[in-house]
Amino acid sequence: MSPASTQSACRTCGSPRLRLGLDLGLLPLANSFLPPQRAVDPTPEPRYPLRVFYCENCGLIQLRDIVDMREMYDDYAFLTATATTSLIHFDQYAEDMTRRLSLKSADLVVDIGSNDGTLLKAFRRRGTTVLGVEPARNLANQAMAEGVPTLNEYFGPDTVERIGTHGARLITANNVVSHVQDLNGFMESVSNTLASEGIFAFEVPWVVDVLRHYNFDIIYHEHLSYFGFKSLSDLLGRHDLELIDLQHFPLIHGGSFRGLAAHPRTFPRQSDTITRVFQDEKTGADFATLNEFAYRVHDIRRRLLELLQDLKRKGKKIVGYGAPAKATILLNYCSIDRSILDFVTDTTPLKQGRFVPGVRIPIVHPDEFRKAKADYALLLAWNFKDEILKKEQEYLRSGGQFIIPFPEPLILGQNSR
Ligand code: DWN
Repeated sequence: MSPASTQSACRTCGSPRLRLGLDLGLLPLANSFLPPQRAVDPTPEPRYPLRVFYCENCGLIQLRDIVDMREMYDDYAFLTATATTSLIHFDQYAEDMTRRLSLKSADLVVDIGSNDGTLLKAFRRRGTTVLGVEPARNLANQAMAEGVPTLNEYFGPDTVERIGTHGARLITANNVVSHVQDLNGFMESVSNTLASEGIFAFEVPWVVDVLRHYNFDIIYHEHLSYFGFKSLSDLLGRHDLELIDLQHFPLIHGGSFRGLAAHPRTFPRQSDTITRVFQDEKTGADFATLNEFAYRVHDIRRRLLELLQDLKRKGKKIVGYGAPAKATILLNYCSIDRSILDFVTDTTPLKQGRFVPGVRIPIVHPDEFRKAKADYALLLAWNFKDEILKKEQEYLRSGGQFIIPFPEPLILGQNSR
């Protein structure tokens, strides 16, 4: 474990004018779920500062405390294919981009941060040539075992060499750009890999949605930047790329945009959409909004803990539903431990049997949820609320209730839907 380093200047524009907006304190790495033998070891797991800054020059909201990426990504616990919502989303993504670019079998689609290959399998079903770039060995091996060619490395100049300059008709990077420390180096490599008539498609949680819905649990050490598209557009422009379109997905990770970029003057630019989004960011992601967000974060923490402690005083049984990375932040920041949650369930096999770092709450198979018949379930995977409520109709009908943490703590049962 190497201590976090501290970034002195803005990650996109290089300005030193970074203003502290929110300090969440020392927190464990969100995806570092503990194996059983580690969970009984009293030695505390590593914790790192989690502080959010605002660049007064370009407006990028970002972390300055940088954890070594190898510590976070060489072995990775998150699998894309653990939610039906995601499978549907990425199949539609492949359909949209195949049609938009009239992709042919010889066209190469490169997915940066390809995880378990979910998106590339959808492109492969449509006949295109695919290649994943995935630094986590466990994920790259799983994707390759399922027939998805994958380079087990961090995307960069060496990858460009391997793929070939301007060799990719489509490059995708979904929930990746927020994780990148060297944004200028990353974008230069994307530009060099992208064919002259190619498109770079990337999804990121939109900073306006994060602040508007008070989703502070999305703030963790992997997410170095919380993007608005004005700062992203400026970044692309420094690397022979221009933003040509934006598509909003309000239900993906609390609200995400898919940005489409291309080499200048190769595709028509949807200026009205882009201008409208830039305008929303002027008021929806300025320092005053970040300040209001910080105030509401403290309020949500207080109200959520009070609600849970009140239910426990009444003898209620409460469990957690879903063990997303963001659960590590919510549970540790709000001091929600095993005195409140008996366990957390999760559909991801490699998370089951492990423990949420910091609070050390056990993660169990969803079958335990059915058996426990808890009075309440804290919905930690809140971004999949619709899918989960639909799946848990029986639990609701039998009187079970969900506690939804955002935008403010709310109890949701059969009669309160
Ligand atoms: O940016 C990132 C996003 C895209 O994915 C990464 N940094 C890490 C990861 O974040 P996350 O772990 O918060 O992602 P999810 O997709 O919100 O995680 C949902 C978790 O909930 C998964 O572990 C699966 C689980 N789940 C479940 O147990 N029952 C999900 C559903 C739908 C369910 O019914």
